[in-house]
Amino acid sequence: IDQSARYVDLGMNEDELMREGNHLLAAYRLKPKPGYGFTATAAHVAAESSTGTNVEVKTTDDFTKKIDAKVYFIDENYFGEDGGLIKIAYPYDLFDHNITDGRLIVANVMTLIIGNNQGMGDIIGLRMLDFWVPPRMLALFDGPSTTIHDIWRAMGRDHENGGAIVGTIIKPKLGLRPQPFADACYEFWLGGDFIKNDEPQGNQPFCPLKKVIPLVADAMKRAQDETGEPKIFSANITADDPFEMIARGEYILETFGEDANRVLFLVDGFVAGVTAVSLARRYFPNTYLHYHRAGHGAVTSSVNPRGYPPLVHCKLARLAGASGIHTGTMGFGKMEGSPDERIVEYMIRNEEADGPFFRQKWYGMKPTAAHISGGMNAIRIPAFCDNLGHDSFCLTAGGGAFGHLDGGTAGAISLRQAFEAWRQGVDLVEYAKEHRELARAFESFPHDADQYYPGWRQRLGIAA
Ligand code: RUB
Ligand code: MG
Repeated sequence: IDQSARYVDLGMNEDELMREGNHLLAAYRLKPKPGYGFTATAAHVAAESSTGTNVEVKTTDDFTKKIDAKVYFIDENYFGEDGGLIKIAYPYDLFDHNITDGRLIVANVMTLIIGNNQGMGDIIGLRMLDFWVPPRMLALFDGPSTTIHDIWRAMGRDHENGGAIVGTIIKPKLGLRPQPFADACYEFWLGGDFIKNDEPQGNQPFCPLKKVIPLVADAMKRAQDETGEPKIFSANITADDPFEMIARGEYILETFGEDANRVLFLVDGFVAGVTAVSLARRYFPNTYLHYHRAGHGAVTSSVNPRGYPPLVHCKLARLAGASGIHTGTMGFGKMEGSPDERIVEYMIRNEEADGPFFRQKWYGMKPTAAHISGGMNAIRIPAFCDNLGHDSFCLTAGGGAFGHLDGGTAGAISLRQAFEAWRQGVDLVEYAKEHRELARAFESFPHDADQYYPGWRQRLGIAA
């Protein structure tokens, strides 16, 4: 049935909706299946995402209709072959609040605006491209508790803008026993700042958590003594069971003892879900919450006609309280991405930012930092920073550190040198002439060097 008489109201004005602030707004790219009308399908999306279903139900009363979501904008040809643009206004009263403290629930927001509508039988594609949260709702999400400013503080840096945090992911991804794992940490920390567990690392039989964590804590102490610099470790506490996550988190904080303020918790938030993120946010409010997003590509990939892009994912993560989240490498690393995805980083860090369809003001919600990871190394850093325009993020390079010909310490130093060169505005090859670890990074990653700095061999006097 065509429900557009009830669920479409093109007379609603977006500026007015934003001024009044009683609706959450969302923009979608919609492509109906052949044989289904565009407006009727758009109406079905609004119905399915709020008060309705595919038929009229007899239990609907006058009150029900007051909280219908409404399609307020339609442009059937906006994306050509890929479909049209619709915008939907969701009334505040649709959304679920905690019984314990009245706060809003990110999972419920997703259930409504990007839930059942994803499986509708009358669509080929329905991708949520952007959404806007009114101030009244923003005030009821947790948002981050700790931020990158806390890491900078814990590192003894300027807490306003402490600059790039040079990090790694211990590689191999799996297969190091406790001592080799801790040795790799020590080696990297001699040259770098930050280490994270790779996301599958937890409590495998060959590397029990209770064996490896004390060794890592000890490696941190030794590296701090040796270098005189505070070091940071992001420990994976992801599990199915919240009690398991708490057990891991408590054990880790206790074991690091006086260094516990330099420990972060990594939560694989896409696979474990927003409940896991929220648990870490609320149970460990003083510990930086590092949202890793393995699996997100199944939903966020730009070739996907459904799902949502990284911008939407990261925005939801800020609402849920992630201190930091992986934003991808924006086309400069090994994972899918494009340079214009820098808007994702602007959106989660700034007080106000433009999404593709809505300008979001955050009304003081704390920022979420970008974790730049996936195929990065010293050679790729300047182009990445040029595109983003700053270096206030946490970089983790796994292969880019441990793949360095001279090992993890030299790998870490090469990453630092790449940031120094960028900050000073010095060409990377020029800088490499005076900085051996960086020069060796060119030799370690020759394909990247050829791509970004053709002619580097001659300039550095290195035979092919
Ligand atoms: C990177 C790594 C990260 C993912 C994350 O290792 O292990 O978990 O790449 O990707 P390496 P994203 O530095 O060796 O590539 O940040 O895009 O979610
Ligand atoms: Mg990883």
